[in-house]
Amino acid sequence: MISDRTTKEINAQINRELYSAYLYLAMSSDAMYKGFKGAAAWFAVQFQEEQGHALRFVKYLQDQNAKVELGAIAAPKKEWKDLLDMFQATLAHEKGITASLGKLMVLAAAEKDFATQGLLQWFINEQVEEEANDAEVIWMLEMASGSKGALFMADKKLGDRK
Ligand code: OFO
Repeated sequence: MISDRTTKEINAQINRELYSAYLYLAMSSDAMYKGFKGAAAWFAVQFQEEQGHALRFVKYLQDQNAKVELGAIAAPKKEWKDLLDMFQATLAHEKGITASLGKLMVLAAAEKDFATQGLLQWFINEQVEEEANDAEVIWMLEMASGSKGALFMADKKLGDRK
C-alpha cells in the first residue's frame, strides 16, 4: 500500500501525462493542417505513447489498491508558428515532465517507498530518451532552416517514426 500523499501525486502525474497526450494531439492536428504529414504522424505516435504512460500509472495505483482520481485536462494551444516552434515547445514541456517525475522520486525516497521508486526509474529513463529525440529533431529543423527542400526531407524523416 502506498501513502495518501504519493497516491495524490501520482494522480496529478496521470493528469500531466494525459495533458501531454492532448498537447501532442493538438500539435499533430496543427502539423497536418499546415501540410506536414510526417510531423503529424510523429506527434500521433507521441499521443499514443503518452496515453500509455498515463495507463501505466493508473495500473500501478490499481495494483497498489489505491484510488485513481481523474481531474479535468486543460486545453492545449491550438497553433504553433512552425515545426521548429512545435518541437521547441515539446522539449520545454518534456523538461517540465522530467522535473515533476524528479519531485515524485524525492517523495518516494523520503517515504522509503521502493516500489514507487522502481516505477519512477522507468519513467525517468524514458525521459532521457524523449528529450534526446526532441533535441535531435530540433537540430535537424535548425539545419533545414530556410530551405524548403531540406524541410520537406525533414518532414519525410519524421514520418518514419513507428
Ligand atoms: Fe510521458 O513522457 Fe512525455 O510527457
